Amino acid sequence: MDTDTIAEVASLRDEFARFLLRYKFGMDEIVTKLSILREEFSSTDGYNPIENIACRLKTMDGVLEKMARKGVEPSFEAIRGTLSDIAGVRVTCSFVSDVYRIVDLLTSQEDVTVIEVKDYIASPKTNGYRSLHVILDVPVFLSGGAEPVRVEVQFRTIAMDFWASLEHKTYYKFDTQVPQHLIDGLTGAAETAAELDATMERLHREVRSYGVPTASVRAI
Ligand code: 0O2
Repeated sequence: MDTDTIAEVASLRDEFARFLLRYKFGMDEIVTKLSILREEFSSTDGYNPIENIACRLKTMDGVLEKMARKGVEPSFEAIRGTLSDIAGVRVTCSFVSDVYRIVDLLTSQEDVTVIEVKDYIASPKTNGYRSLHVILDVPVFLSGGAEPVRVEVQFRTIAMDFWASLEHKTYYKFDTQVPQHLIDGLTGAAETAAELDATMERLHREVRSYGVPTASVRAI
């Protein structure tokens, strides 16, 4: 490789890194918004509907691999228009009602623009996958002004997360050749997880209906 080509590759790599940095900023904005809601709930309500907030940024290789899988030439313009999950945030909630509550609180913020909602809780995938995905734009304020950045936020309960994590590991291990009995087992486990969510929610409502605990109970 001659020096001009090396310089060109290095410059493209730097441009790619700057391109991805905007997605990191967008992701940070969403994480901050969710963290504020979480802290506010904890301090005012004494109950925290958000169990966990995690995020990940696709790597350059991950972006290029997904563009190749989709059969699209990877120009920055095309990547921006094709991929909605370069910045990904995952929110784990205690109960299904909390998922919808937090989705409403986040998406009703005036600087958040909802692009698409995929409600796999109301309509689970055939394999049993349940989660609510929101693709949104959030502005990031750079030296040259505000820029909208696309972020995918996945909302799910602990039970849904447990299932999705095992299902993901299973497919990773068997690389699409998953034995039928494991597929059936996972489908059954998804139903069990949904039942657990419903039971836990019912119990939670009942417990809350008893009102605020006395100081001695609260201290336990
Ligand atoms: P990663 O590493 O989690 O990002 P897309 O592929 O995004 O262009 P699609 O398939 O319509 O289009 O997107 P969808 O349905 O919103 O799913 C995207 C993400 O949701 C996946 O990202 C997973 O994180 C999660 N997901 C969707 N379906 C399943 C499922 O059946 N099982 C599990 N465990 N997770 C699922 P990636 O890109 O696959 O991976």
